[in-house]
Amino acid sequence: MICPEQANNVKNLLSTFGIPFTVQSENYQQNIVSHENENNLILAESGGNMNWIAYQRFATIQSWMDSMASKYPKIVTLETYGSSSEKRPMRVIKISATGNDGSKPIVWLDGGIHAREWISVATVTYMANEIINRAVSGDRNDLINKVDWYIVPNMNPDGYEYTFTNDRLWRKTRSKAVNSTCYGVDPNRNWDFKWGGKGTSNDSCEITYRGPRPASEPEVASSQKYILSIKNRIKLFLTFHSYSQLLLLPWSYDNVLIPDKSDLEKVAKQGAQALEAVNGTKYIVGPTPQILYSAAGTSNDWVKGVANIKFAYTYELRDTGKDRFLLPPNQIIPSGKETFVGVTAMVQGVMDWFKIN
Ligand code: 0X9
Ligand code: ZN
Repeated sequence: MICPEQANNVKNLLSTFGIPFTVQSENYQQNIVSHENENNLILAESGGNMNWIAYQRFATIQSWMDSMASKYPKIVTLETYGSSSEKRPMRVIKISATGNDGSKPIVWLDGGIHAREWISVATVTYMANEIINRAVSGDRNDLINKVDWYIVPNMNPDGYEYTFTNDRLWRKTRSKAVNSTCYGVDPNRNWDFKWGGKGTSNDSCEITYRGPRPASEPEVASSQKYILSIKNRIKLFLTFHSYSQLLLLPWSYDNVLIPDKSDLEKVAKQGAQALEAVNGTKYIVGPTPQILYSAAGTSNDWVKGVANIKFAYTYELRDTGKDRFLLPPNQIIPSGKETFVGVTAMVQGVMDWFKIN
């Protein structure tokens, strides 16, 4: 992206050096405005109620979680395990068809660690809603009901709200850096495993700022503590980002192979294949540095390396670059449907590996 004053200079430079280019958008702010207007119109029409035809505000998602818990108290429970820099709750919705007595494996899903990646929050809440419906129907032979689901739709609540109120393309948290005018730490560079390595910045004004120390962000510190408290039960960990349509395997900190790559790859390929069968949406499976770039201090690596959870993955959801973070809201339901099928196939793969049931 280039500011209007510099546009001609940059075009001239590219031409001078014979670098081919195409202009994808003459005015990106206009793209943002249209996307926001479209979403706001649907939100206004639906009067503050939860749905999956628009991207929802944090408060709406929270009240929807409350209403699910009060409607189905035996199946849906909520826990607040921390709070953000601006004191929003870090909240997990737990779904258990059979009363969460501690006997069943946990599947962890989280979304919204990067603020602008709205489709991740929407897809995760869509899946939570599907899982609730299936649990309510009470079929104990349903694979979905053989595990307990721990779902955090908003891993970065302050950043998420900031993308609605101030800056649609904000990525980081909203903590204030000391001795700097800049705000925010990249919460996917702040986890306490290989912190400070490749793909991270020590400059608080950068979008990949790692923070002043590992787990400096209350969102990350409380999540680490919470995950450690249930780590023995978590058999599958999935964190949702966008965009690129990738299913990433650890490690992400560097091009180093995990010893059990073939186990993780097998399950991921089952997931990607099942996902693609729904709408033809293609996902590429592979280790992060090989298909994307190296990034240290990610939640995925910490979960594998510190919490010792074998099957830990990062989804990069739709799309592949057309609308990027401004994915039209009419893609929420198709994304939710296909991703849930992919996740289900991965649950099956993990259960088979552990020989559960
Ligand atoms: O850079 C990131 O944090 C992720 N990409 S994004 O465009 N959503 O920001 C990729 C992280 C990849 N690796 C792991 N989480 N392991
Ligand atoms: Zn992301």
